[in-house]
Amino acid sequence: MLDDLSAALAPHGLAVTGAFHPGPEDGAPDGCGTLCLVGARGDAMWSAFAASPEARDGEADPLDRWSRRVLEAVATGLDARALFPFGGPPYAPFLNWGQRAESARPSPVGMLVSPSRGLWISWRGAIALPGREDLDAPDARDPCIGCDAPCLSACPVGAMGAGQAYDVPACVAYIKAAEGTECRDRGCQVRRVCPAGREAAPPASQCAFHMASFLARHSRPG
Ligand code: B12
Repeated sequence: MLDDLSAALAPHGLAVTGAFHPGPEDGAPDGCGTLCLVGARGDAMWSAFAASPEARDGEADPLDRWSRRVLEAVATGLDARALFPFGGPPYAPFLNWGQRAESARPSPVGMLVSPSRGLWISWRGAIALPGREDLDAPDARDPCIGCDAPCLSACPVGAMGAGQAYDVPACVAYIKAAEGTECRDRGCQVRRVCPAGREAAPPASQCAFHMASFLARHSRPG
């Protein structure tokens, strides 16, 4: 079933980034035997999304709407259920699932970090399979061991740092201002500086898209 899932995701530039067998405390849907997290497969997701109707229809939240359409179709074909990190509150506990399913752990700045994707780790959704699939053990390396933690000083306005909550207003104010071009066009400097994820950095156009939608969300009235 996992092979079928990977095959169904591949044409959309998506892949299973990790999976686990949820217990009652994990907040997975009833009857779920294996919960599979889904994320981008290299740059392929961005090309697939860019060619979709959602990318061009001018309506709000195109990437979320594309993720929902694609993953719901994949889930239906496998008698499974699709779940999404967006659309709340309440929000599905993706940060907990990430730590169970793959080697994602809190970084010095609070965001999750993984050995293969660094701070670029993020998900487009999850697929709840009914059966209990055989799973490989996740990569147990901690990418922060032996690292000088450049993430701690990379934000020009200190919106993320050691033992502090993410200062969203400071981040938004800087990105909006003229000085924020670097973050706006190439993506969050904290995420970019992480040595673990350099090769996993999304294309600049994708980083700019995320920053633009982040800003739009924080500029809506109310
Ligand atoms: C709300 C939310 C936000 C809010 C945070 C509000 C706040 N802190 O005050 C905003 C909109 C600011 C945000 C921003 C980002 N987020 Co966010 N966010 C979420 C979301 C949808 C829900 C979290 C939530 O409220 N949970 C419920 C509460 C009760 O649980 P909680 O553990 O207390 O939740 C807190 C953390 O999730 C934290 N948080 C959320 N995002 C981020 C980002 C950073 C940098 C930090 C330090 C903390 C943080 O803020 C929440 C409220 O305090 C989750 C998806 C999910 N389902 O979890 C993604 C999620 C946590 N975010 C994610 C990401 C990637 C980001 C961004 C880095 C990129 C982006 N999506 O544009 C940006 C940051 C901007 C940048 N510098 O690039 C990823 C996780 C990445 C990781 N490596 O850990 C998630 C899982 C989404 C996904 N698709 O995978 N986010």
